[in-house]
Amino acid sequence: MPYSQGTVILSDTSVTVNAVENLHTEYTPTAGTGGSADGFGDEGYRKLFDGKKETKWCTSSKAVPEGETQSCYYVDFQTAEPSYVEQYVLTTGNDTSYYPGRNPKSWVIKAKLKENDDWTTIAAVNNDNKMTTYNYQEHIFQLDVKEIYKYFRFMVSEVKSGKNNGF
Ligand SMILES: [Ca+2]
Repeated sequence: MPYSQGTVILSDTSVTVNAVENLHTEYTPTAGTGGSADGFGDEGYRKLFDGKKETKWCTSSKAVPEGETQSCYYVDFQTAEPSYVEQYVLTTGNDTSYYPGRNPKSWVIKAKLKENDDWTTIAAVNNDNKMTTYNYQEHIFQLDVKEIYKYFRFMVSEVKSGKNNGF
């Protein structure tokens, strides 16, 4: 089976987070905070993966993902095929300049190949100073990942200020 070269892209900030452009594969969000019930309005985590910068993930709800111990803003998603992940992109939201505190500050991305595998941390950012507070800005984070993965978990432990996320 051919493995696709994957680029994971998460777009829109206010953890308002948004996973945009689908360069190599398809993403399916499977769980997260800010679902239909606790996202602001229609701004649940699925908006991270709809390929549109105009829509965003915006939630103030933290939760403890399955198997974790810390409460966070998070989204679980999977790619259509196991992929090499080269980078990920966090794109700020439509109103990030108005709510700059909603940018993520510290986050982790975990990955695994098979559903029952243990998670491997593939990205960890503490006290980020890369993300800008302009609207609709893509921020590319390069990864050095040698393995293929299919399942991903994006966990934001902290936003810049306040309690609301806006990607
Ligand atoms: Ca979107």
